[in-house]
Amino acid sequence: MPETAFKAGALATDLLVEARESIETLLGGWAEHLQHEIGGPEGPALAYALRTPGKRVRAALLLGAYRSVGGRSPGIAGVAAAVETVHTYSLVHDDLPCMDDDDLRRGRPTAHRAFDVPTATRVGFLLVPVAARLLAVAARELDLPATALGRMAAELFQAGGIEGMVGGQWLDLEAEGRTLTLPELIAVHRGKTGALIRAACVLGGIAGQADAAALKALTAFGDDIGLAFQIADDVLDATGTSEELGKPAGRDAELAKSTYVAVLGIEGARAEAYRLAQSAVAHLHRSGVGSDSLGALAGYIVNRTS
Ligand code: GRG
Repeated sequence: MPETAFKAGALATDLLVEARESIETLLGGWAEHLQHEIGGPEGPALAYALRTPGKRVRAALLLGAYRSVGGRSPGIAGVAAAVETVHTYSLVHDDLPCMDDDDLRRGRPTAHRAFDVPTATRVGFLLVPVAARLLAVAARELDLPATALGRMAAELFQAGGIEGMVGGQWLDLEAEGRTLTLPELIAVHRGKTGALIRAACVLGGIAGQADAAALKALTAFGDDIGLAFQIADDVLDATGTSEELGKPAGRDAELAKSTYVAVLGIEGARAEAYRLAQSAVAHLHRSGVGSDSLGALAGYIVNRTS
């Protein structure tokens, strides 16, 4: 499907730039503060992890979802930063020698290469309560009722746990060297990557006080676009360069991982990612959640080169 089918381009770029700027300013401030609060070797290592520049796709999706239901406060950046911090913890741990054993992330040495394995391991764990604090502070800033904070926390940490990211990663590690069926692969991808992306969309909706129908549409959008994101990641791992990706390319083949590319081939995997992106946008249209920005981000997610 051509990129233009999603009104991609400027709208997605604008939201990604805004997300990147607001998240990095906010997390930079927290990094400065936490570095001193924590001290020891973990302080600078935690600041290093918080300051690594990511694409901030989850933050952009969250901002898009928030605005699609009428949210307007700049305080939403704190909620997006909480999601990005859970994501950062997962990257720090994913890169460890006991997991994917990578040296490069976001174009910089991985946390355990810049520091050491015990420090990076502790930093990963330390980032989880930082995410909880960010969320609580943001909910206060947004003047949200306690029930909204409770729902956001439940959604975020359930997505980060055994029913989502941890569970998916677990299955992924167990499956190394084994060929997964497509349903098994979908469970891995929806868990390790999709769950947090879906949570970003849902948290945006909750923070914007979406009604039940809009929240259902954002959840379905997040489900489809989360899976599409990981399929696009599989394609990029097979087709991109390490310079483009900011991490070593071709690791899935080296680690004998089951991926969409292994199961469907590059073109088959691309087609499935596009199909899911279209389906994601259709959920929004059907429920009357108008968001050109979310549509544009869906296009970006399946057409990206990094
Ligand atoms: C204890 C089994 C166990 C797990 C711990 C480590 C972990 C939890 C989960 C790993 C989840 C993970 C890293 C999934 C891959 C997600 C993914 C596609 C990451 C890349 O996301 P991008 O491209 O990265 O958005 P940037 O750098 O742009 O933020």
